[in-house]
Amino acid sequence: MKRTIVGTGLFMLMLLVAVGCSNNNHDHSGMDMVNDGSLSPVVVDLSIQPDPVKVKEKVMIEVLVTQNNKNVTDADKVIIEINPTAVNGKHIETPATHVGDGKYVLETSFDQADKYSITSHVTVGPMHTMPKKELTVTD
Ligand SMILES: [Cu+2]
Repeated sequence: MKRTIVGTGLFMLMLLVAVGCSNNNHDHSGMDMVNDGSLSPVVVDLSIQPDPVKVKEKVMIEVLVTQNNKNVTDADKVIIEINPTAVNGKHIETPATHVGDGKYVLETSFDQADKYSITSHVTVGPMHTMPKKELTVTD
């Protein structure tokens, strides 16, 4: 009985997380109450190398996606959102490419020194998680 309540609370929390996403076109059609393991939390490890990075230098944005301690090799969506601090900076949303073992990568570079907020929007079935990190780009 207690377990059911906890499960429902967790589901509601995930629902809130999904609704709180800035991206409005998420597909919620897969949200049913059948728990076949697909409702286990999706764990996303976002890493950026190097940080800080210089203008025009290559930077690797890596997203490792796991669920039930298993690598997720078929995530529905892994989108990298890059938000500059500067008002004239470029806001970008680009899909990351799966390179194997649940690792999704976006290689990019920056034209303008700034502090950027990097968000990885990861969708696996009905689950959505979106960790965020800051990246400093220097001249
Ligand atoms: Cu999101």
